[in-house]
Amino acid sequence: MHGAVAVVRLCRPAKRNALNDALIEALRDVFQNLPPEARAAVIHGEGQHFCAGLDLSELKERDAGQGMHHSRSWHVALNAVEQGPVPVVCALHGAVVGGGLELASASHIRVADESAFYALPEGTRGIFVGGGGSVRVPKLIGTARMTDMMLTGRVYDAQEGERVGFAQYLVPTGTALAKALELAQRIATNAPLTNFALTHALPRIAEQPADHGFLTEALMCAIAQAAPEAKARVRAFLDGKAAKVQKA
Ligand code: 1HE
Repeated sequence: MHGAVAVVRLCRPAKRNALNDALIEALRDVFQNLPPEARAAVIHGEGQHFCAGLDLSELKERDAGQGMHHSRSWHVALNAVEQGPVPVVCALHGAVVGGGLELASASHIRVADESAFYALPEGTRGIFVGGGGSVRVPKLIGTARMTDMMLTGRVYDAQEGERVGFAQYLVPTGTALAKALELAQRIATNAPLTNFALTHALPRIAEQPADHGFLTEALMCAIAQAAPEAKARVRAFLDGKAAKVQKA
């Protein structure tokens, strides 16, 4: 813990943080059991790369049925990241490829440094995404770009990655973790119900028909503003005790 921020580090640098079953289970367990004092989380990778994706040495041992269950186990783990109790910021550097990109896509904010590069080598390895990538990656960059990446093995560098929507922040090499921590610490000071609305309600509203979305929004809005914390924050502004919005 860094204050109210849980910092989760992928620690298999010798294998470029390739995600084997043990690491996927550990991710699931960490995000299903975050300490109650956690208000935000950061994921980052040790060594030269964020994550090399699926541990390919385990792939060759699976038949079709086992492969399906394996994919479902990734869904559980990455859903625990995306739909857990707190917003998650991913700090990206070096390879963000295959399952590593799927993991990054399950977080809520991605901060990349200039060394980051993005690819989905599943296409060229004769396989397919299995960690939720076909659902989440098109929401970031669009179906056409993902199709191109998988059909042609296209690699996006850090600049292009920020432009097309993989990362919301692009920072100098070596500073992604510091920036992610700074953002997570800021997020941790938000009212918890606001953070819940943004991580649980907004993604669902975005997928609802507009008429349903307006109703869900109204319900979430009413619940959030009824919380004592919201009333105290609005009162602080009206009393001149809260920060104004500053020009960027
Ligand atoms: C691995 C893996 C891995 C590295 N599984 N062992 N992912 C990929 O297809 C990406 C494969 N990896 C790479 O392209 C490169 O390793 C990197 C660009 C990420 C890094 O390159 P580099 O030069 O820094 O490292 P390296 O020398 O290639 O790898 C160091 C060691 O890590 C080496 O093992 P060693 O025992 O020879 O030292 C590599 O074999 C090992 N390693 N990546 C297993 N991925 C839920 S479905 C998701 C489907 C996918 O993710 S498919 C995409 C898989």
